[in-house]
Amino acid sequence: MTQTSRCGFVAIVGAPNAGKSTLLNRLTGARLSIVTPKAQTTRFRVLGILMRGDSQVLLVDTPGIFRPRRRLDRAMVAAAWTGAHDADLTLLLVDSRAGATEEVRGIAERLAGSKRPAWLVLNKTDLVDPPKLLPLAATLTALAPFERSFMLSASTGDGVNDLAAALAEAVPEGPHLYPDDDLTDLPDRLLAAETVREQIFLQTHEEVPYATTVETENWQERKDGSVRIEATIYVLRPAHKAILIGEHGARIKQIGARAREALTQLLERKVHLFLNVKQRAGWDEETARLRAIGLNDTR
Ligand SMILES: Nc1nc2c(ncn2[C@@H]2O[C@H](COP(=O)(O)OP(=O)(O)OP(=O)(O)O)[C@@H](O)[C@H]2O)c(=O)[nH]1
Ligand SMILES: [Mg+2]
Repeated sequence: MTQTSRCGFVAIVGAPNAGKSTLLNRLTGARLSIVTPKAQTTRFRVLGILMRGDSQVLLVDTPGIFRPRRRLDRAMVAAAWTGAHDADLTLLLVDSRAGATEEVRGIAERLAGSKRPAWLVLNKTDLVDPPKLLPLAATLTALAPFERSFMLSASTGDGVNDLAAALAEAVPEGPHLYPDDDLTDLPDRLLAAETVREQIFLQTHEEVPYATTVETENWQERKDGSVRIEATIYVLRPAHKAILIGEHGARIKQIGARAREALTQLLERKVHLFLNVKQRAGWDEETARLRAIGLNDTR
C-alpha cells in the first residue's frame, strides 16, 4: 500500500496560559517554545514540525490572545490571528479549569466569524473533574461550529496521541514543505534569546518579565565545537535593571547559568553565554526591537 504525502499548517490559538506552547512541545517531542507559569510568555509564532507516517503537520504556536494595550501587545495578538488566518486548520486550546471565560468566548466567536475549519481542544484535563468537560465542550461548540473536539493534558501527555493521529489524517494532500528531520524553522539565535527570556519569566516577578526583551548580539562558533553567545537584555526602567542584576549580580548569574544549561541541551554542544543588561525606555513601542523578535505585522 502506498501512503499519500500530506502536509498542512495547524495553528494553536487560545487565551494566555492555556498551554499552547506545552502542547506544541509535547506534539513535537522537543522544547521548541518556552513555557512558564506566567501569562503572555510566547511573543511570536513558533513553528514545530510533527512527522507522522507520511504526514507533515506544521504546528504553529501563537501568542495568547488578550486585550492589547501597548504596541508590543498589539503585535503579539496580531501575530496570533495571522497564524490562525494562514493555517489550514485552527485548534482553539482551552484551559479546562479556567473554563469558558469571556476571553475564550470572544476568541471562539471570532473564529466562527472567520468561517475556517477549527477544532476545540480542552487542555489541563488532569486538573478538573471529568464530568465538567462535556458541558464545557457543549458551551463552546454553541459559539463556534468546531468540527471536532478533543480532551487532553499537554503536561501528562494523556490524550495527545489521539490528537496527533487526527491531525496527521486531516492535513491536506501535498508535498512536504520542510525537510522531514527538521523540528522548527526558528534560527538558533532566536532560540538562544528565548531561552534567556524563559529564565527571566521564571526568576523575576510582577512587571519585570513584561518589561524585558532579549536579543542575541553575537554568535561565534569556536574551533573546539563550542559556541560563544552574547545576548542583550533590554529593560524599560532603571529599577528593572537593578532587579535583574540582583545583589552582587546574583540574579543575572542564576539566569545565565540556567539558560546556559538549557541551551547546552538544545544545541547539543558546549555553550559560553554572556549576558548584558541595558535600560532602554520605550523599547516596547520600538519597531527595531519588535522586528528583532520577528514581530513586524500589526494587522
Ligand atoms: N496541570 C497542567 N498544567 C499545564 C498543562 N498544560 C500546560 N500547563 C501549564 O500551564 C502553564 C502555561 O503553559 P504554556 O504552555 O506556557 O501556556 P501558553 O498557552 O503557551 O501561554 P502564553 O504563551 O502565555 O499564551 C505552564 O505552567 C504549564 O506547565 C496541563 O495539561 N496540565
Ligand atoms: Mg506560549
